[in-house]
Amino acid sequence: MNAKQVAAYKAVEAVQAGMTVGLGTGSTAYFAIERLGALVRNGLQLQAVGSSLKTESLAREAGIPIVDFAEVRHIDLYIDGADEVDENFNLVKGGGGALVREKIVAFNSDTFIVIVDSSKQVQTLGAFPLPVEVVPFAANLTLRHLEKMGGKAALRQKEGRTFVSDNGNFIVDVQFGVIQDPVALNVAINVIPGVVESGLFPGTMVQRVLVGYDDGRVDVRVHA
Ligand code: A5P
Repeated sequence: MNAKQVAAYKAVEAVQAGMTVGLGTGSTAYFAIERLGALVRNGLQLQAVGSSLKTESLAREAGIPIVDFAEVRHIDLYIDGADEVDENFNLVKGGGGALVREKIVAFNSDTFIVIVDSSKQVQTLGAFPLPVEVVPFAANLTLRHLEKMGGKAALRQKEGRTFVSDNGNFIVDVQFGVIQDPVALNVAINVIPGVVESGLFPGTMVQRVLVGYDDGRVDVRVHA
């Protein structure tokens, strides 16, 4: 098993029968979906909500019952990866472009377990460009405001076209270099009209970070 896989499998140990589970997006969350699918096929009863259309379809293929996002009233546990995790449990997410749904799921879950390999651990966030979801018609104006905040911003492209999120929006990736105060920056970005949501997840949303290593070890960091 690789580092992502051991962290994901360890997180799935927290799933209990009857739970509503939030399923993350990305190459690390993939292993959690795979593991959970095997448990469901073995008789574990639960329901899940996906943080992206891709995850919903992966989960369905794995046999996991997916409930409509609009019908969900409560999420017990959310398991997802991250692009960066700092010492205070703050995260950068959205490398896969699913940050809006991911943040909604994280905010509405009793417990959020972040699963990462050790390369995602940083002292200070900011080396990974911060994804910010923006309304398409105001994308250029919004991008300029993000640059005024000290970042170098670029509209995300995929296969030669502007990337479109599951919500029909664009993503601006902003290179800040070093983010000294992630909580304040998250607030400052989110008050710009045209911004839908930033990929900065304050550490207060996170209960545990599981850090996997290729030798099979998993460090469990619990947020006090
Ligand atoms: C998806 O939008 C992201 O937030 C992912 O959770 C993040 O990019 C981590 O992805 P990997 O597990 O593929 O590195």
